[in-house]
Amino acid sequence: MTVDIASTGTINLASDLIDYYAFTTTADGKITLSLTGDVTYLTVRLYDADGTTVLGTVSDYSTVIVTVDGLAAGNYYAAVVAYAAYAGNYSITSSLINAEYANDAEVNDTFSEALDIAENGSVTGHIGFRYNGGTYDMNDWYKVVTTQDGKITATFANNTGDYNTIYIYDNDGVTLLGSTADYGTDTLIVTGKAAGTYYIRLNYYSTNYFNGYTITNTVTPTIFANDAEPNDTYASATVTIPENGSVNGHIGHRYNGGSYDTDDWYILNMSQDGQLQLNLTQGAGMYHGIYLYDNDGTTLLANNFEYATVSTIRYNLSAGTYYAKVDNYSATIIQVILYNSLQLQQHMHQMQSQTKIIQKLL
Ligand SMILES: [Ca+2]
Ligand SMILES: [Ca+2]
Ligand SMILES: [Ca+2]
Ligand SMILES: [Ca+2]
Repeated sequence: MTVDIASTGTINLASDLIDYYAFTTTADGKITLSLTGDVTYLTVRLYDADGTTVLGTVSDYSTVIVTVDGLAAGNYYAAVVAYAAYAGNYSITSSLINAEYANDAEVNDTFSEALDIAENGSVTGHIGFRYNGGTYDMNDWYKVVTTQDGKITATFANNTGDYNTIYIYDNDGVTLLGSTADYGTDTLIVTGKAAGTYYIRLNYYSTNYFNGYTITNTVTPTIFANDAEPNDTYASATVTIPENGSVNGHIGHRYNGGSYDTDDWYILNMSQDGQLQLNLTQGAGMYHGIYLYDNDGTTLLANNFEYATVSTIRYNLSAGTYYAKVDNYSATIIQVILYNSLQLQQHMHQMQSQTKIIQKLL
């Protein structure tokens, strides 16, 4: 029979005990079998594609309704079964109420089969529906490639109040970065992640939960422009912070694979003798250090660790090359200010000369 089109027949216990009807659904959803007729009492059953696995059965007087939800698109059988000596004519109709939201493209049950989801994009799909044969769509995997360091947010939502679990994995599809579960909707946030490849997984939780859903992902970029990596040693420093100038960068983000950006090195060139002050401005709640090194990249001249704004200063330095290092954790801007103390030294020299003149006069 065809969905939504009535089929008519007769049954009687003596010679026509059971009538089978095959039909096919083309979408996930709730299947209803509706029977009306003049048979006093009878049974209607819904079978899986094997024609033997009973998915639903109802016995009733003259009007019989069988409803089974959570069934994937597939092949099914309806059966009209006579009871005792009750015989007569009937009309039976199969119908389908579609699950909400457009379906996802299966198979996507492992990370290697993941469907693409755009950075800051969304998808719709179905989870937890029973396939012909009795397996369930337990997992839907999505792959997102982020282009900026920052905070990744993944939200699922359904309008049926179903319980789902959402996960974010690293690019190996195995290392779990976070998960959360709830009824209807929930939001998962993972922070401090470098631009890279990540996987989002939605799980059906159990066979009681089947639903359409939306998944949305958002990447909230870390403040300040990024620095050019690698710059993790003084020898690999390529960027010079100009005198009285500044540079921007990120520190402390987790890369795909689990390593972290723990050090950013910069070159400093002092054009004249004086004092050198380094100022570090960083994202809210972040705690990082700023270090000043001599031109060997190992002799520490000054350093400081602090929340918000960090400053460190070294007096009486000769003109030449130095290194600045930002140490660990999240979003930062580094700003260098070079103070010229030459005028102060000249002033002292004048005082010394005047003292000598006074001494001579005495
Ligand atoms: Ca699915
Ligand atoms: Ca799936
Ligand atoms: Ca960096
Ligand atoms: Ca670095």
